[in-house]
Amino acid sequence: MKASIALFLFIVSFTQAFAQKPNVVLIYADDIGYGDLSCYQNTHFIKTPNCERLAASGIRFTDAHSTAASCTPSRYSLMTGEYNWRKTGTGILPGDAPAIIKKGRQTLPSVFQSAGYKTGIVGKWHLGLGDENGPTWNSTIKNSPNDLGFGYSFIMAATGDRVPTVFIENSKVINHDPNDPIEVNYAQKIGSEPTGAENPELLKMKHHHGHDNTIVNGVGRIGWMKGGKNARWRDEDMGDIFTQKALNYIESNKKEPFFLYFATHDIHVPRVPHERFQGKSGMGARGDALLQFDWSVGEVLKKLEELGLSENTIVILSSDNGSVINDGYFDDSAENTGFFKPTGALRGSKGSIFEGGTRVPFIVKYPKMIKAGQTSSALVSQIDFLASFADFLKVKIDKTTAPDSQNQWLTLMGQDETGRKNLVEHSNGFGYREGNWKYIRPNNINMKVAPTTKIELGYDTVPQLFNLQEDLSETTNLADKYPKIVQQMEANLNSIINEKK
Ligand code: NG6
Ligand code: CA
Repeated sequence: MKASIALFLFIVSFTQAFAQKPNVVLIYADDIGYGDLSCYQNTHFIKTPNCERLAASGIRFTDAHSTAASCTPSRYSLMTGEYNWRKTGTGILPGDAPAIIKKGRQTLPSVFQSAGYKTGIVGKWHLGLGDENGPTWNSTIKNSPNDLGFGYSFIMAATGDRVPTVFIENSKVINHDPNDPIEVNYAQKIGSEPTGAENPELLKMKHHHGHDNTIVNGVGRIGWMKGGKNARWRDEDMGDIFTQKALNYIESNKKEPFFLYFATHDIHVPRVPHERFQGKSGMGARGDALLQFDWSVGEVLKKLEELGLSENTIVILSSDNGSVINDGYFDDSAENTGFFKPTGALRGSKGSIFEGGTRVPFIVKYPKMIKAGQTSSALVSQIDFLASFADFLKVKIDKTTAPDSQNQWLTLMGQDETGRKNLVEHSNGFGYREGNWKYIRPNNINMKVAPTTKIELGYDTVPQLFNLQEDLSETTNLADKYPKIVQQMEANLNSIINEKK
């Protein structure tokens, strides 16, 4: 009886919620690990009070995943609902890569557009731009987010450490000067500007590995660029600019249902937060960037409150992959991290097939439907946003292009404690989850630890099997003890990989 009343009330609230379509703000952090936020495991170190406030007013997932252990593949799956490994060319892209999502394809933002929403992206894109020749920096850029479901876009093409170091608004480079055209090259040096390799004395932050090409704002980048002097960003201002653009977007769409994808640059390298955050965490640049990220989250929450939109807005916070401490620059993070574990109790981090690669913070707030202060151990993935929102908004899903996205709406709303029955995890190899079992497919990648980042990658030539309930840190390989489970997990993984989609 009680259950049926609960179900009835849930249906009533569901109907009411649908009557007034909720706004959706997806805050997508870069490289924030499972233990980074103080509402996860980091209780003695850096405080992230705004993220804490968000978690306290919604639901916090403890077994939630990005689709892959790095940026481009995770974002590809987030946008399309297709596992990245089904499509070649979805690895980490250079800044001049052609668009990898074809115009006309259903995407997460186009689902919202089909339901009558205004849609906007602010922040990091990293899914390529332009036709097969790549982006045209000096004229309108084809296949930009504006062609893929976003009505408004203010982005950087790839990452903060890759050229060109310019912002692009609605398919055009901001502050572009036709007399100073932009050129970008990832194969060889162009122009006569100093590079990190040739002029290390000009760097305010030395490179550790890679990142020794054109110097912009005292930081060596990946790739060479020339021109566009007026258009170049100052890294210190990036957090402020992205946040302000996100707030403007909310403000100007307050009367419409809107979907805002706010993809912060924090806390990716180069970590050059605004001067007001520098030195404030006591844990080096990485910690300072985390404070800046938390500030951005706070500004968004404050704006929604000011405009009276808090009740009717779904706010989601997550990250595109696990943490990394040294990702290419000597930025004093490694020396100052001390006992702090950005990945909490998990093994591995960014780039790893252990849980630390893809298990990330994941918070959903929706006061109309989600009871505040909940924690859920359901298995969830960012790949499911597309189908879940499509179902909620009564938009038809294109199963041919979004084959892997599942409707997990009830899980996201805290009504289903189980979530996915299985999940494929991906880095360069495959991980596979069913309940508390974690299987890592053997492969011949002969590298236990990444030579650059020193992250444990998790690859082995033999099968690995872990029981995450008893062994969250993946220390004891049970494959020899449970050969039948290994066999079954391999068969199930294999059938997902080979499904005719
Ligand atoms: C790697 C970069 C790293 C970072 C990463 C992308 C080197 C040696 N390393 O290739 O610094 O930029 O790509 O990170 O260049 S991600 O979060 O966008 O996937
Ligand atoms: Ca990332």
